[in-house]
Amino acid sequence: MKTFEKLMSIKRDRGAGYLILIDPDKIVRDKLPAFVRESTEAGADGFLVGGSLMSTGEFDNVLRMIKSNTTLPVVIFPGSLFQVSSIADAILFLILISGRNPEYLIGHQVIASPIIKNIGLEAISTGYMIIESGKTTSAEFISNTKPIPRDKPDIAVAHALAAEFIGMRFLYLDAGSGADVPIPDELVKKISKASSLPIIIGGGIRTPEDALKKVEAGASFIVTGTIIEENSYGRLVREFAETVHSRARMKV
Ligand code: 1GP
Repeated sequence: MKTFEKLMSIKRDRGAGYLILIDPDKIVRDKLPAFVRESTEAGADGFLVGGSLMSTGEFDNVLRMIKSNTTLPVVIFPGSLFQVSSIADAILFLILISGRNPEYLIGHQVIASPIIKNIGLEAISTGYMIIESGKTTSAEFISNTKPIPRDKPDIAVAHALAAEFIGMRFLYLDAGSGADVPIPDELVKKISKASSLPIIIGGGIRTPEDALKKVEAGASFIVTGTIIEENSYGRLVREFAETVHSRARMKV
């Protein structure tokens, strides 16, 4: 089964999915195998791997380490062209639709596509939207783009519709890693009402309650990075996973 279908079946069966972002620059290598095993056992639904920089040059090794400790989907969330590898199950083929920087709209994609094809990596077309979160995030700075204002849901909805009409398969709404505040619930609600694309939400989600609010507003997948990096993860991963999946239980 393709990774995209696997992710969609997780959403179908569990109401929503919980993904953990691993930034190879931020993890402690020695702890990674145990972290991946514990997160898998604690009910996470998959791993995203990527970051704004890749200073360690260890991208493939980190992916190998993750893959050998879990059977869950391992998907690249690329911060740059250096983050393409056949070791992952798939790559979120990001188009930074909230920005107007041609390099992130088509330039990098053209360079990466033949490589992705040649190594046989599954590419999942994803409309990537950076939403303003009160401070300049790495994604915003590195991509040299302006985020969508958090109090302008109509503008966000228009971008989401364009992504759907172009034929993208996911929307990723990102407040940016370590954001002070996550994406507003109201904005998620309006996008999920207007668009039928599955929505991934990340950036600044610190508690299972934050996550639940996004799921109730219409998110299909919740991503956390920073909070899990900073905490004794096993217990917190379980709390996040149970809370995100609780929506399916409520429906029964
Ligand atoms: C950032 O969505 C991710 O791109 C995760 O953000 O590190 O704030 O959880 P956090």
